[in-house]
Amino acid sequence: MVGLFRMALAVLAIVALGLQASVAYAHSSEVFDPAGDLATAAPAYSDIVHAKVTEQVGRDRLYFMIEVAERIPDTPTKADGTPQFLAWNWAVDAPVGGAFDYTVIVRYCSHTIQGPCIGDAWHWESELIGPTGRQVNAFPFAVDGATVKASVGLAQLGAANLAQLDWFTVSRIAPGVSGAPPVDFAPNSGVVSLLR
Ligand SMILES: [Ca+2]
Ligand SMILES: [Ca+2]
Repeated sequence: MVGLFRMALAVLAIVALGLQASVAYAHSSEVFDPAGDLATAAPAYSDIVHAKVTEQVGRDRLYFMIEVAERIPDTPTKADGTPQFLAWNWAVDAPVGGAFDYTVIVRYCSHTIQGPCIGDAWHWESELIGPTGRQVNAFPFAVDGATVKASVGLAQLGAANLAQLDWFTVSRIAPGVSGAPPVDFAPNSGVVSLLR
């Protein structure tokens, strides 16, 4: 009898732990992606290995993170010495309509090769594209070692009252307007869901 009671307690403890874990992860979502799965020859620092979106409870913001296979240079440069365009995108969707409504972008760019990029000198900037338009440097970001980070307000994503957001990430070594496809996707297909 005592043995059964102990077993029941143990089962209860496991169930309780499981509940705690599900609560702790309710506001975080992530995907791990293989290294070495670039679609074309591209720098290892464009190779996504881990992406994560976390709700910063109490701050009404989402923290976006992409980790790549190699440290990202401060001034990315091609083998021929010219600047290397780079962009990481989080495509974000509220699963109520058909399309992905928002794109959160961190990039190394120049207006000389990408129209929306502000300034001819090569530099890092962020951009938020939404249903009503696009805005450069609409949110803070950082490129830190092998990690790209961004912090975007829930209201900026029209998501303050949504129970779920779906997302996926891509990396680019040429602007989308060039017609070149992304060099990496994470996840490789489908989406990651952030349950709030
Ligand atoms: Ca990858
Ligand atoms: Ca991939």
